[in-house]
Amino acid sequence: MDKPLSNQKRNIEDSKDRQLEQFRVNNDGKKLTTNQGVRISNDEESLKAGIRGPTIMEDFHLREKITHFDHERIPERVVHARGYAAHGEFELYESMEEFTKAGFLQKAGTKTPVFTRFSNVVGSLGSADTVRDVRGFAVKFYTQEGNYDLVGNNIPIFFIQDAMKFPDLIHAVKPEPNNDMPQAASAHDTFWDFVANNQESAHMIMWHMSDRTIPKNFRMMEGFGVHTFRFVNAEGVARFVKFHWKPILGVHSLVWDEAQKIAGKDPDYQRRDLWEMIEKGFFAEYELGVQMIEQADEFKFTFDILDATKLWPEEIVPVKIIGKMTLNRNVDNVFAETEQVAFHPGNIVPGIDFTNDPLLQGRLFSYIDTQLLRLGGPNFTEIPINRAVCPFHNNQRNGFSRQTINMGQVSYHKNSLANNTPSTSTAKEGGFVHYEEKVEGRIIQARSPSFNDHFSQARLFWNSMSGPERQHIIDAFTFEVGKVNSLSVRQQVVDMFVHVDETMAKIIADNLGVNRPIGVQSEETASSPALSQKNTIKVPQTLKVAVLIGNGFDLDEVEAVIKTLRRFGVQYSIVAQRLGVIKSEEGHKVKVNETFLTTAPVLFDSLYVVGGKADNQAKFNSDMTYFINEAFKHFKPIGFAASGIPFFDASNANVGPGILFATGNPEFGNEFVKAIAQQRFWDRNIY
Ligand code: HDE
Repeated sequence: MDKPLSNQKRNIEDSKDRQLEQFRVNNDGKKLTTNQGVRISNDEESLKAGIRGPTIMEDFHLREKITHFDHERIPERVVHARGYAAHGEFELYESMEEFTKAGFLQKAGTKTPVFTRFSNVVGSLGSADTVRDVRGFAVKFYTQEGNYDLVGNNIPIFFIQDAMKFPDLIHAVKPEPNNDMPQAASAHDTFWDFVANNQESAHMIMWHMSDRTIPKNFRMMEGFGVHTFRFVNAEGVARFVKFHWKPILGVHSLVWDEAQKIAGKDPDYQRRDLWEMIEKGFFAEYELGVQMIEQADEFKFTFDILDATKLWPEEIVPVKIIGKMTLNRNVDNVFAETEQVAFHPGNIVPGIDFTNDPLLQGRLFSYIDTQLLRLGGPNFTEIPINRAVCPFHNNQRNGFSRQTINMGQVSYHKNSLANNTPSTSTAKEGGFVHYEEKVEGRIIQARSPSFNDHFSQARLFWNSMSGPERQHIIDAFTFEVGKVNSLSVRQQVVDMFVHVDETMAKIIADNLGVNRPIGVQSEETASSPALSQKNTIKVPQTLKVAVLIGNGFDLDEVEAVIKTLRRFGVQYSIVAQRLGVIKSEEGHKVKVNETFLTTAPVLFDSLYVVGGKADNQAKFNSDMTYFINEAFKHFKPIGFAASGIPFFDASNANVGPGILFATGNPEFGNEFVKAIAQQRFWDRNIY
């Protein structure tokens, strides 16, 4: 076993980390060898007959090196290809014994190692992070009873109701096959043609057009199991359950113009955020919540609880918070861990079970099937990141790249030669016993009529949105369907969404140059305040401020503000014309972190405008104005030091919400932090 690269990162309490340690290899200070262990004397030149002559076949090092390189790629995931992951732990707040016998949910304080991968659904592996897309939120719990995977999304519902339609949905949203465009975008004809001709997507599309699909980062978005699962307790009593992850820092989003620009300025924006914040010790934290419905109440709702296009409004079925996940350790190797991790909604443990949700049932087939291809055969469960931390024994054998050396003659059940081992376990001994659900019916290829209402919850979502959120939905429709070439598809879309809201559909129709729709909107009057981001948690921790600064600043003033930012965990970066140092009026030097060229206003949550002098004052002034104008346009808080006032005057920013001045304001630091926590000031006139 090699010495770990960073002792600090290792956690010997964590059974998964301990297990992974056996597989870590550290090349530091080692001799270069072939994979067979032969020491290598030359890694620069291939073996040749004569110094300028032909290469010799017997150069085994060259052959091995190039062959391995040729085979470095594996197929990317057919969906959720672009993703990023981290290790962590889940700690239970209170025993859930009454509801489930799952071992990791029995005793308050129990800690379970987890590995969580966030992803974009549509884009390929190398696409940009901040595109408009649903985010995957997949958590692998390494429990003592086996791996439990909660493979969810950041949206509580889905586009379709039946697994049969998944390939169609994905074919429609992926780049169009004739020209392979557009990458990682739903704003094109085939997607919207699918939507208009598959109206079960209505509710999901409302979420897709909302700010939820442009999350600020992975640390500030919710996660949902989407499907209805079952909790089963030791007495065999079952309840329906839905899972929620609630971020401690609240749910926050980018604005669309910002998201598009970040895709160019820093395509790794969201993965960088997760990586950097974990490295700095600002761990990503989410509480786990469950909504439970008694089996007897299955039919008491206006929606079918097996329909994945429906949510259970929190105001009707409260979310019980049961524990917290903390992501506190970055991976050592993205390919070995993040790329090779194999999630599967079918990985469950005793105490958790499935329901007849037809979307879930199809997923139970799909994940292993895709992993067999992606990871090259049935032994992917032996890859370190996928291994259970509890013992595992069975009679499965062989296959590509088998690692385990199974001892003995016997590989079948039942047997007498090995005393009939490995042996099965009773439920009491922890054996998984499938929930005995009574089923009756005719074999039929059809959809339950209780799945037919596609618009009530789509309207519930609309009813729950604040003014700015509604405007963003209209803008998103206008952008997305505005990219559709087919006039007929554009018309079909507005004709569909009139059933959600008449006014909304008419505005969109006008924007798209099609006829105003004439349908009738859903009669749903309810709203669910929990769905609006307006009501989310707002704290300053980990938000990022650019300190825009030149030479000749007032050291006391700037230092006092920075101290206040630090006190609240606000991140800041000194942005100036050049790298190196800038000097205060008194000649005090401050290190510059980034320049106007290497960073961009869209990469920050707020600006602290100090201003000052620069060699090329005209360029400095123009860069400053650009930063201020962008931040103002994106509704961000901007604080101006006394020396920053001339830059305010030169910009498009107006006095108003979220624009703060230090001059004559002893409370500036605290007020600035409050404004940073607020993040956006929507009632700002940006035009
Ligand atoms: Fe997936 N999905 N999915 N999905 N899904 C995959 O499995 C599939 C669905 C989700 O970080 C694939 O290993 C079908 C809903 C996440 O590695 C594949 C259906 C939800 C991830 C697959 C669905 C998800 C995947 C591709 C409809 C939210 C990434 C690679 C029946 C609850 C996991 C892979 C990771 C990945 C199939 C619908 C979430 C092809 C057939 C609903 C987060 O097996």
